[in-house]
Amino acid sequence: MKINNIQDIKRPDGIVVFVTGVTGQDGSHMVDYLLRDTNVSVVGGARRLSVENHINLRHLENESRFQLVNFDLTDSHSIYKVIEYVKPDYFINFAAQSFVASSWDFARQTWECNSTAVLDCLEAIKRLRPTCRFYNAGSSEEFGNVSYEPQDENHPARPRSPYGASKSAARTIVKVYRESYGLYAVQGWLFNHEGPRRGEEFVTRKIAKGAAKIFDSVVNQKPVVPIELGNLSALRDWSDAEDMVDGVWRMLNQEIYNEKIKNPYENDDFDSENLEKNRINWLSKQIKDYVVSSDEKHSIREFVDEALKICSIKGDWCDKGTQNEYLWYSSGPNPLPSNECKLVVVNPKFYRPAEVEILRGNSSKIRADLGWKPKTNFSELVEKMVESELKQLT
Ligand code: NAP
Ligand code: G4F
Repeated sequence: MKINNIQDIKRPDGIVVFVTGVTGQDGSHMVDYLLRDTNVSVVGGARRLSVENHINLRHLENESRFQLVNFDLTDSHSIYKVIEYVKPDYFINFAAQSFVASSWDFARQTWECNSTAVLDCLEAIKRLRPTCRFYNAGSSEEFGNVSYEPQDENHPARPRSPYGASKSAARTIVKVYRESYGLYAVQGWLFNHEGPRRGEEFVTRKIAKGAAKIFDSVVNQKPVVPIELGNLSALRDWSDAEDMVDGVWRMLNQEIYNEKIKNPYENDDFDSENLEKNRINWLSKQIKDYVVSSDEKHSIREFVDEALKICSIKGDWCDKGTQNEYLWYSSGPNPLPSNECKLVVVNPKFYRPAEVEILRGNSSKIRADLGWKPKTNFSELVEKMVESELKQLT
């Protein structure tokens, strides 16, 4: 897809939303959501790479309300130029080093992209476009070594990875800019969300792909390649990424703010002698960060069982909880020779230096305040992902 230089972008009339990370899962779904459900124009930011990675954007090739610009979040000039030329009304920041496992190997790069660059966005918005609403992609990984379950907005930050720490630092600076300058700046705590556009290293996509390949092997009598996984006992709260972007847009359009912004000075708390300070105080209290989650938890084993069920395959977990654990083929479309019955094996190289064992959200606040609710449940999500992989086999 054609990628423009920022200075060549013509700012569209009307409301303009700038979305970063549009080649990824959430950014691309956010663009689809905005084009489908609102009248805004969208400018997407993507890095120019030697080999194009626009697979999640190809369907937008001829979309007149969408333009793509060359953008790197870790280059502060790039951020300033976008704000100067695009003059966005909303800045939705999904770009990140988003893979927790890599954050130990690339801790500094993770910090620069996920924390320092967020500060650069806030500072640029404050200076050049203070009315622009800003969303930063926060994460349930910030809760980390959780102290209670389910986790709500009051749960303390106890990150377990450089990734979790970077998102937690970003949350603090977003709040500081909101409270200091009255910026409309929010950062949800989104729990894991998935779909066919998920990167292939993340566990759900890896399992969905692996299950489809096993199905193909069983049906067409090819050698079975077991799926190699790490910690099978980890519990996650999985949602559909398409549901989550709706939550993000709601967070950026909190009614209470929309109603009162028209004339905030009418508010009773206002002291007319100190208007600007009071306006900032008042605004920062109106806007809230929310947990967005399915409120259910499932283990990696359950995800595997559900994925294989879609392929009419059943297995038995053996040596459970050990490094030698495996899933043994018990029934399916064809019998298998005994040397090919291992469908899943543990490979300790996928263990992490520090693990987040359990995440389960309590999203009652966003449901009550902003009317958000998910459309897709766990089984439907797994089915959607496996069906997509099965289609790609043919
Ligand atoms: P993703 O698929 O990995 O997408 C990340 C995007 O960031 C990609 O488009 C990537 O571009 C871009 N990016 C990385 N570094 C960049 C840079 N320096 N400049 C510009 N773009 C850059 O991640 P996702 O699942 O959509 O997640 C979106 C956001 O939500 C991330 O911030 C993630 O940390 C956060 N989050 C995700 C979840 C989840 O379960 N999915 C949950 C909570 C929070 P390339 O294609 O060029 O690499
Ligand atoms: O799919 P994962 O890599 O996702 P993780 O670490 O939960 O992070 C995702 O969700 C966060 C929200 O909580 C986001 F902020 C973040 O950007 C990302 O989208 O791993 C999920 C679980 C982990 O406990 C991991 O140890 O699955 C376990 N796991 C077991 N075997 C594996 C594997 N993870 C991966 N990636 N690969 C495995 O082979």
